Amino acid sequence: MEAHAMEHGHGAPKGITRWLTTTNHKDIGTMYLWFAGAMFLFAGLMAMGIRAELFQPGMQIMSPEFFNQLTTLHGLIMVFGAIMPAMAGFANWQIPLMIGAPDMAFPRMNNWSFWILPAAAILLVLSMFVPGGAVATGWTLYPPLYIQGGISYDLTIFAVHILGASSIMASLNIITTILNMRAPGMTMMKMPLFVWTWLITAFLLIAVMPVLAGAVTMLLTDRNFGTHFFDAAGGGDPVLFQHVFWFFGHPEVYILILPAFGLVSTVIPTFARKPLFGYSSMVYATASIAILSFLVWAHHMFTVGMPTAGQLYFMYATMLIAVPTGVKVFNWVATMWKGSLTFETPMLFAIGFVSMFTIGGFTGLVLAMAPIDIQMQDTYYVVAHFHYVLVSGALFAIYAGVYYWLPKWTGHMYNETLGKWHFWLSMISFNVLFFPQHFLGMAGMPRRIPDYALQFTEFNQISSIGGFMFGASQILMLIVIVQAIRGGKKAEAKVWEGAQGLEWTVASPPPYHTFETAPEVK
Ligand code: CU1
Repeated sequence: MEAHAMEHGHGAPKGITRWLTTTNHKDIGTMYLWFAGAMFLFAGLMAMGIRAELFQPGMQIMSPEFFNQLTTLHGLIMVFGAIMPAMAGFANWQIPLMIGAPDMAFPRMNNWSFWILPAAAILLVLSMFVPGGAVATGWTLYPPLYIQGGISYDLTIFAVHILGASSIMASLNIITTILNMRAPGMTMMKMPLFVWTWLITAFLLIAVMPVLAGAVTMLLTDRNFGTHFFDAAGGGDPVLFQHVFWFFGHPEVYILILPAFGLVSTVIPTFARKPLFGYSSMVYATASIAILSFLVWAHHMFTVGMPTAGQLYFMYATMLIAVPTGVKVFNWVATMWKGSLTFETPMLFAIGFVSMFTIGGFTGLVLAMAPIDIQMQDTYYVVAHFHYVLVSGALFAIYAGVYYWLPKWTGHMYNETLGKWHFWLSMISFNVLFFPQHFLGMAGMPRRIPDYALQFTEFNQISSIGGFMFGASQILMLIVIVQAIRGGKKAEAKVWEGAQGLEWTVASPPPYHTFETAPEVK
């Protein structure tokens, strides 16, 4: 009855005010997901620009400077604007429901964590339109390029600070919610794996976001206040930046992928109609990956001139990560083994994740070997590797999660036929786009260069065609979402026969005008 009155919102804020002032975890989750979708589209268009320029050798449609600006913003926005906010959207929507909490621990801070994100996005977009254009270093912002760069460097540095503040606040909220607000009986080792992966991710974020903030603050003071941290002419060392950056950057990779592991671990048991195989080993593997992620950063720096002992250490430490990751892949396959499998769209994306992420993992193992990495450094092999991890890894897991919970979020079933088309077109075009880049890298094509030698033409053309197909296929996702919001077959409270999470059988207090499909109160 009380919930009913709230739903119809007498005196509830309306329109934009409602979204600006909301403290409801579902509203904030929805805003994170829409923001991530918009940023994905924006950074995706930049990728289309990059692939268009690389369709042929020679310069086609843009200046070399603009090409490098596109690679920078594509990377920064995909990492901080698309994948991370999408994962935060899932965290907000699902964690309270999965652990039986009424909302997040700090609802007002939750609102603030989201609403500073558009400010950061505006600063990044603005950086394209100031004299000199956006930062042209790539998302890693390596010195010494920053010294002659324009005001866009300062805008980018401030954007990174805001993004970091948002992530830290969201992480504090997630950790406090999980540790303090679980329903009676929901012990730590009974929590859904998605909750575990986000708990560990939140600790990673709190540990490394200040490190990134330190790195970019040193860039800022070098540029504006006469310090020489990274300026060799003043006694500094540009390699110092690489150390600090990758001490953040490698754990950041796991910040992007651990929640994806959690999503896949939610979807696979549902469609295999079996509990997750090896639950506790999944928890320990996730924690091990997180700890190891702090000990491997210099595998990004094998060519800076480090001693052999250092190369050996970072090589073996990196290869060690394959052990807990292998445990995870084994457990996903074992969950499917002899299960009663069906292949709805969320399951297709989850299986796509397991198979393609494993390829990305293996090429990671290849790159971990210092003698090979020294050959492959800054080639397209690296680009292929991390796109297997981040696109067919993190993005496919996000799609699995979106299709999985879309009926719960909107109250309507989505169009399964379109969903399956979206999966198969994405899966095929993704491989057409990125598989040839392994060959380009092995043949020596450098990354972040807008022109290339003639012998790289064919593989680049195949890659670009795959890229345009992949880009076009993502329009299907938007159509499916809009259709599900506008109507369609009404979703049951428990959409999937094999669904196991608490989120299908409990409800948190609804936001005004909630769409959530929640069980009836009898
Ligand atoms: Cu790394």
